[in-house]
Amino acid sequence: MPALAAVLAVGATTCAATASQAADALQHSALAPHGVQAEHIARLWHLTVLVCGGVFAAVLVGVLFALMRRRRADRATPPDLRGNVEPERGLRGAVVGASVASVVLLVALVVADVLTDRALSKLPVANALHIELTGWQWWWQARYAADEGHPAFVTANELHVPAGRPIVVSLAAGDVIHSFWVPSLHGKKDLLPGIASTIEFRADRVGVYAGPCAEFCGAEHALMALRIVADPPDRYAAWAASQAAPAVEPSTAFTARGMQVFEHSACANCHTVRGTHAAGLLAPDLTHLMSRQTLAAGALANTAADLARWISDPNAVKPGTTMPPSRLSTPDLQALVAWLTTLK
Ligand code: HEC
Ligand SMILES: [Cu+2]
Repeated sequence: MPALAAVLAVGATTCAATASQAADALQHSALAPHGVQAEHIARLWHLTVLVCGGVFAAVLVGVLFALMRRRRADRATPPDLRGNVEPERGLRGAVVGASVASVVLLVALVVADVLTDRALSKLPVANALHIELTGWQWWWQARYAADEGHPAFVTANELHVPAGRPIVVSLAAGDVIHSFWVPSLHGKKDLLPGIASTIEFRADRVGVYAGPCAEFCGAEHALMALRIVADPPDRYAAWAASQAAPAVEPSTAFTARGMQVFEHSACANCHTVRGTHAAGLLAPDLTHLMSRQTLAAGALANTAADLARWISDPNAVKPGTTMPPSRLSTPDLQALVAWLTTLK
């Protein structure tokens, strides 16, 4: 029962998080493709369902037909054993016909499969945007290559991409296996430590796409959500330019104190905030923390209250996370949170 309560509680927080962003409904369905590759995959799926459904229906009809033709005898009727000694008429034709049909349909599915695979690898990527994505326990680190006038930058858990432009994502697993899966845009690609892989996709429509980790990677696997926001090109360019910029400077004494708390406590060992002394490389880059819709890879909504909750006791939100609880005084915590919420 406590386990059930915990599951319900987690469900409730996730719902609250998604409800507060209802404006951008999360797309998460391989059957509602929003990219050219997801379309190829959906088409293959529909063909497969059609063929398998047709075969299933044909088998049912055959069984019904057999049942109707040879009604069950009662106890008094002697068993009909003719089939044991003389070949059944018409049987051979039916078996050969069904076998040929099966082979033809299976070959057709294999051909469709190979053609889909080819189509998937044919995305033109000449002017692609390049992103290095690393899976950690339990968050995603994204390193955007320098592009169209802005330098390279690092962010976490929420990728923005320009709609209509191909994206090449180099995948790396930091500490354990993960799987990249944004079903509205493409199929799955696993991340294995020590093995480099890439996935190429294109979001053809503006939207917010959910990418849950699809390979069990430990305790918080279910709270390792990736989000891909496909923006119109000009909105994307503005986002990229602001991500590449250093953090805003504190504008009040209170937020300046918050920044000092951050720089002089353990936070700075793990986190980077560009433009401050904090340059840790073990955790999400917080330079533009408030530009993200959620905290800790979808675990919480990104609000001041949830920030304070997370910083005070991350393990209560995501048991097993490597971020330690902080032992800050209440005024320090308040100043810290006030400063963090300025990091737009
Ligand atoms: C030992 C390294 C470590 C220390 C010290 C640490 N963190 Fe973290 N922090 C992490 C990791 C790892 C994550 C990612 C956790 C996850 O999402 O599973 C994280 C996540 C976060 C997030 C959410 C980021 C996002 O993109 O959603 C915030 C905010 C944050 N930390 C703030 C702080 C503050 C403030 C301090 C200091 C009081 C601090 N952290 C200290 C490792 C650390
Ligand atoms: Cu996982």
